[in-house]
Amino acid sequence: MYLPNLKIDAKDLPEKVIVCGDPERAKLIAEDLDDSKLLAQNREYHTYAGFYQGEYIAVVSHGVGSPGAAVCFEQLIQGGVKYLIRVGTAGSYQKEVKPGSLVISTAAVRRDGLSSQIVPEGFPAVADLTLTNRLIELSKSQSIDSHHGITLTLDVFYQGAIAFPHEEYKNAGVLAVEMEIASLFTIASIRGVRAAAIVAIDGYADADLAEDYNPHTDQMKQAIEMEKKIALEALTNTDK
Ligand code: R1X
Repeated sequence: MYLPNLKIDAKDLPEKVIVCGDPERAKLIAEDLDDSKLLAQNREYHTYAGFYQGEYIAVVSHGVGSPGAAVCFEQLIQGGVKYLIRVGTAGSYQKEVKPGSLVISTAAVRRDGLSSQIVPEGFPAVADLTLTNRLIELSKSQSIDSHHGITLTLDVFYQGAIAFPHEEYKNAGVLAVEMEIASLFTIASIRGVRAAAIVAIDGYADADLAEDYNPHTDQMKQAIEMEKKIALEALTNTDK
């Protein structure tokens, strides 16, 4: 089966895939694979495949935002992928969730548009328990500040005429906000595959985006290195 947006053949895909927004991050993660190959590059979708501790896995970038990411998730699943871990970035909603720390999403609030068009209102966006527990255990064993709990998925990056819903979700104890996890968890649930997500915190979500947003610091590089290693370990050697 040919996957038209990813521009790859399903026969080249493993069952286990790391997904991330940024094509450069996909390249960085693929550097940790043995015999890593770039399978295809089309639009924001860059696909690498190689071996991690002897297991064949792939790393695929999905771009920013749920609709484009959903095209990637759906085609991967059509191509036979059974396990997906998103290795992403997010803004913090809680003081103790500091920039440079990691958040493992146990569930996502569905404030995206994509998932509302594929499942009914009230349908939960939840992570796979087994993969998520592996991410939590592995992150605890590392010397990095990590948290797990509910994240929020929005479609909006720059506020428009309507105020961001930051306050209500902060008060509800949501840990962080990003733009793709709810669609990943919803699609994985309805297609019967396993998905989990780990994100590196690049700042406080209610900081002034125009002035304060900088996801390219040394602190972020370190956090991304850690989440990449945790995700690769969690994805491989799983019981089927
Ligand atoms: O999920 C969010 C989006 O993909 C996090 O970072 C990106 C925006 O910079």
